[in-house]
Amino acid sequence: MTMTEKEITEKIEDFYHVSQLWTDEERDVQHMVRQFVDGHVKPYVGQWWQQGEFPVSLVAELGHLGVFGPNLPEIYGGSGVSPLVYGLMMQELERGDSGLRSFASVQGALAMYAIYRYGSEEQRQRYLPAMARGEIIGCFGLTEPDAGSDPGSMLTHSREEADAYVISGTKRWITNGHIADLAIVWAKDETGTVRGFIVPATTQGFSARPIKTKASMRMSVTSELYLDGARIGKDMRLPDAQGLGAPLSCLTQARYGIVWGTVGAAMDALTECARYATTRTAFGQPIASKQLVQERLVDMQTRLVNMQLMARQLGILYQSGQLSYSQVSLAKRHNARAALEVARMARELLGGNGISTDYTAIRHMANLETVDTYEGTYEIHTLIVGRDLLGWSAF
Ligand code: TGC
Ligand code: FAD
Repeated sequence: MTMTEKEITEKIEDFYHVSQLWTDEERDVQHMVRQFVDGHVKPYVGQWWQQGEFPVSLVAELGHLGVFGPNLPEIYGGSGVSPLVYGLMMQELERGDSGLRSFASVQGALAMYAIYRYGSEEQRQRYLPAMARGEIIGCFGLTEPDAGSDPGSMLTHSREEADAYVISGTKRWITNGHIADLAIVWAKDETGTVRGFIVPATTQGFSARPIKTKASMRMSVTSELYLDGARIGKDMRLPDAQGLGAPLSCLTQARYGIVWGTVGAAMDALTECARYATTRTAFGQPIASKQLVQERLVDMQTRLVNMQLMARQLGILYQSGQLSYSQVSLAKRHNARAALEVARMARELLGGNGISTDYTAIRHMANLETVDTYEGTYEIHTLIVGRDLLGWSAF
């Protein structure tokens, strides 16, 4: 029985027929984003990644495609799509590259969501529609050089003056940082309460510098933000953000997108190496005919199906208003790690070719090391779920 490459790809991508459950809208959106990624990203992504370059020229087109804050209401530039449609968009972006999905996550689920959920009506109208179109780029500054897993220990602080807030501190590992027009900066006020601020990149005392030493997420912009008495108007504080729960609730939105995005990365790595296995010969036959190779592919397929089912059920919980943040943690922990394992196995099956960015596996693998760490490490999500299951905090 010989199968075409197309048949193999379709079988692997939807082994449990998850797509049969999709509505027409979900199917259409998935197709639209996939076509964009196949045409505008995949042919160039290896080169961008090698060169450490983010294709800023794609941002307006991505805005047009509707991937920035698509689940926000139309009056703010979103299209009010369901969590499942939003998830499928993230899946297709990350099929291209984790850095592409990351751009959309930070723009939509972190920066835009923070303004939508905690901003004033005036702030929402001023920023959100332009951010949805990609005309204003945002970043989200929570992590600091000495406060990552434990953001409650942040040192960045704000001081209220008669006509301004004055912010000082350093934020590290900030996606989109030095290309952003505005930063959502989290800082403690005089009482030690975490507050959120919109800091335009043109603010005096604000600067951003690239982190250039990355061996992962090379297509994504990552930066350090410096706030040295950065002075912003009183209208730039997010009025409803009070306490650490505010930034953490934004993380829940982005983590949900990662659960879906990682499905796309795993799908891309797995389908490519399965096709490769049918054409690459060793000892006189395609390696696909070898038992150990088949076992490896079945292990990868099992992970992919688990990831898809988890993402789907999480979307249903979200849609029905039952979603808890520890459910999101369980799925982020599982899917980021499973995708990383799939990409590593794909890399191995490609042999020497597996270390080249002519193939996708090594790029996905290196990216997924970051995905496994950011938005809460594997260990932190273990402890979030453990606390919810047992009632004991083990941080
Ligand atoms: P804790 O006492 O647990 O929580 C403080 C308050 O916040 C509430 N809460 C959440 N609410 C919504 N969503 C969540 N995920 C929440 N987690 C906690 C919680 O109920 C509580 O509310 P209240 O009303 O009782 O005050 O706070 P803690 O200091 O013990 O910390 C808990 C911990 C460790 C889980 C948290 O700090 C954490 O999640 N750490 C990981 C940090 C992290 O994920 N950073 C990500 C930075 S952004 C990023 O990486 C972007 S990457 C780019 C991309 O997304 O593509
Ligand atoms: P640490 O907190 O120092 O952790 C080090 C190790 O200790 C980890 O393995 C961790 O799991 C473990 N550990 C910590 N506490 C415990 C514990 N209690 N028990 C057991 N183990 C523990 N942040 C933003 O705010 N905005 C962004 O846009 C952003 N983008 C990023 C982009 C990239 C490419 C990267 C790499 C990171 C980004 N981050 C961003 C930061 C990211 O969220 C943090 O790196 C992450 O939360 C981990 O924090 P840390 O690096 O300080 O590690």
